[in-house]
Amino acid sequence: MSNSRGRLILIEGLDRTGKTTQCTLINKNLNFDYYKFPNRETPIGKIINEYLTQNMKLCDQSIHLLFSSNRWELQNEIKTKLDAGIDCILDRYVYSGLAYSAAKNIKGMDLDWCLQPDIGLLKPDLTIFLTNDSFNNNEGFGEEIYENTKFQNDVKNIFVNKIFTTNFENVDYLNEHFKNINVTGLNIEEVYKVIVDIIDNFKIANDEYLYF
Ligand code: NYM
Ligand code: MG
Repeated sequence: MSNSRGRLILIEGLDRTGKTTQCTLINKNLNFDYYKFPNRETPIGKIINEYLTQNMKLCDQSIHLLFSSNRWELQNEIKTKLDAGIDCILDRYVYSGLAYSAAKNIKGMDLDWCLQPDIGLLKPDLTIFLTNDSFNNNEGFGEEIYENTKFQNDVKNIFVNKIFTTNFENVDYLNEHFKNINVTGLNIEEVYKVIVDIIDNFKIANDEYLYF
């Protein structure tokens, strides 16, 4: 039996692991609609961009809520596409929101607090997590807030040891809806091949949506 709704697939990961490159290829070659978060074009996204480019200061709780709000802004559009049978690829989403905010280690902003504003958002049918063994500080790195090696290591630790574990995410989701790819030493084409293979073989069980 084939499904009538589109698949919602997320590429998550650290900065500079090639998420945007891969999503662009998937959008072009596999006919997925592409949603990148943060979307810096919306009214809220413009404020987020000011924060990331260090032109505006915001308190940690406020920027966290704006990132979530930015996902909510696009939710109806994504749901409409999926309902119409269109596959959608996400470039970062809720897990980035959790990992970058929790890595700040602010009292009261634990993972449970961070997740609250995202409760009720569509959950990806499949999350593909790109990791690397080390950060190469390639061109452009260091211009935005969060782009420093110490912080990236803290974010990685939260992703790997806190979020994508059965202490936080449920075991069925991790078994059936989650794939880890270590991209260390792989070029763009090699990573793309692995991803296409995963996507081609991934079918949703039924038309029910998953939600956070
Ligand atoms: N980021 C992204 C967050 O801190 N919270 C979020 O909810 C999302 C979606 O924004 N360093 C951070 C991670 C990145 C930064 O993302 C900008 P990108 O993919 O470099 O444009
Ligand atoms: Mg970036």
